[in-house]
Amino acid sequence: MLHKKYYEELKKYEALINRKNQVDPDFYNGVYDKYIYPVLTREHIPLTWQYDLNPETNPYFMKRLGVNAVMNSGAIELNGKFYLIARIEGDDRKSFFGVAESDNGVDGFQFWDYPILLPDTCPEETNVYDMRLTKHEDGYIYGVFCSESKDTSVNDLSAAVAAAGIVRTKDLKIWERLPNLVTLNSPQQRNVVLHPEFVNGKYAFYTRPMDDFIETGSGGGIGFGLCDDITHAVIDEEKMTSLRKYHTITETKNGAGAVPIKTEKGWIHIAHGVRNTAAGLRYVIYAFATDLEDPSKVIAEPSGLLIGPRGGERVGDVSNVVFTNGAIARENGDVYIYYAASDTRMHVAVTTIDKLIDYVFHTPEDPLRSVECVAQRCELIRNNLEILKKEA
Ligand code: M1P
Repeated sequence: MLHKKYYEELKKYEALINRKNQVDPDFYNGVYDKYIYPVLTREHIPLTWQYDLNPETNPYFMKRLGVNAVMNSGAIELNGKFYLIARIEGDDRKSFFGVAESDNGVDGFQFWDYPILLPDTCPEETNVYDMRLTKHEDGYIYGVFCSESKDTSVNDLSAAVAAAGIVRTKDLKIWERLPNLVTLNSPQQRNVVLHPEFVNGKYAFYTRPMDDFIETGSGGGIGFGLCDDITHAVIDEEKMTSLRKYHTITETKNGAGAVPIKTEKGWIHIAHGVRNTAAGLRYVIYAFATDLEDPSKVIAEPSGLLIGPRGGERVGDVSNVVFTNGAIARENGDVYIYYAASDTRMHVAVTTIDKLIDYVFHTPEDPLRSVECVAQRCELIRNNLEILKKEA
C-alpha cells in the first residue's frame, strides 16, 4: 500500500493530463488562436520523477527531486502525433530534456516514462537546454541545443560559455551525440538551428554569434553558416540574416527559434527579439521570411512582434519573456507555434501556413522612426475611413 497522498496527487495529475484545452475566446488578432490553458507545466511532470514512492524510505511522501519549470521546447510531428522535447528545469537549476506526446497538439501532453539521458561525451558541460528539432533531408532528426560550461578563463564564479551541442536520432529514443558545433569567428553560440535542407550540398545552420554568455556584443543578429560534415561541424564564415536594429524589438539581441517552415513564397522563420527596459530584458517573438534558394537572404520582415507576453504569461521565473524553439507545420497547412512564457510554462498559438504567409508578406515593415510610423498608421486609418464612408 502506497502513501495516501500518492493517490491524491495522482488524481490531480490525471485530471490535468485529461483536461481539454479550448481556444481563448477573449483573444483575437486574426493571425493565430491562443488557448486558455498552457500545454505543459511543471505539474505535468510524472510523480515517479519527483517522489520516492517507497513508504519505508519516504514516510512523509516528500518530493525528493522537484521540478521548477517546464519551458522552451523543441517540437516535431511523427506518425501523426505531436512531440515536444521540453526543457525541464529541476529544483537544482540544472535543465534536461523530456519527450511529451499528444494526439492533437493542444492538450493531453504526457511525458514518456523517462527523461532523455544524453550520452555523456562532454565532461565540462554543466547544463543543457533549448533543443531545436530538425527533420533533415539526410534522414536523421537532429537536436541542436545549448551546451553550457563554466568559463574557467576568468575569476568569476558565474561566468559561463555557451556552445551548440548536436545530437541525432531516428525515433526520439536512441540519441547519438556528435561533437559540438565550432564557429571559428564567434567565441560563443546560443539559439542555433539546423536548416532542414542541404544548401549548396552542405549542412546549413542559423547561428547567434555572441561575444560572451549574456551579451551578443558585436554580434549583429541571426547568423548563417555552412559546414561540410555534420559529424565534425565547423563553420568558418557566418553571414548575417535578420539583423538587430536600433529602437526595435531586436535592439539588444535576437535569435533563431523554430526550424524554418518551407512555403511557396519563402522560408518562414519564427524567432525571438530582445530589448532592454527599466524592468529588465523583454523577450518577444517575431517572424521573417528568407529566400527559398538562398535561405540566408531576408525577403520580408514585418514590423514589430508576432507574440508578446500578455496577461499571466508576463509573470514567472524570468518575467516579461516569451520564447519559442519549436513549431509544427502539418501537411494540411495548420501550424502550431509552441512558446514558453516567462521561462516557466509552455503555451501554443495555432495558425495556418496561409495566414503566416499573409502576415509575413503583407504586414508593413518597421520604418524605424516615430514620424514615419505615424504616417504609416494614418494611411491605414485614411483608407479605412474611406471604406467605412462607402459602407455607410
Ligand atoms: O531568459 C530568457 C531566455 O534567455 C536566453 O535567450 P538569449 O540567448 O536570447 O538571451 C535563453 O537562455 C533562453 O533559454 C531563455 O528563455
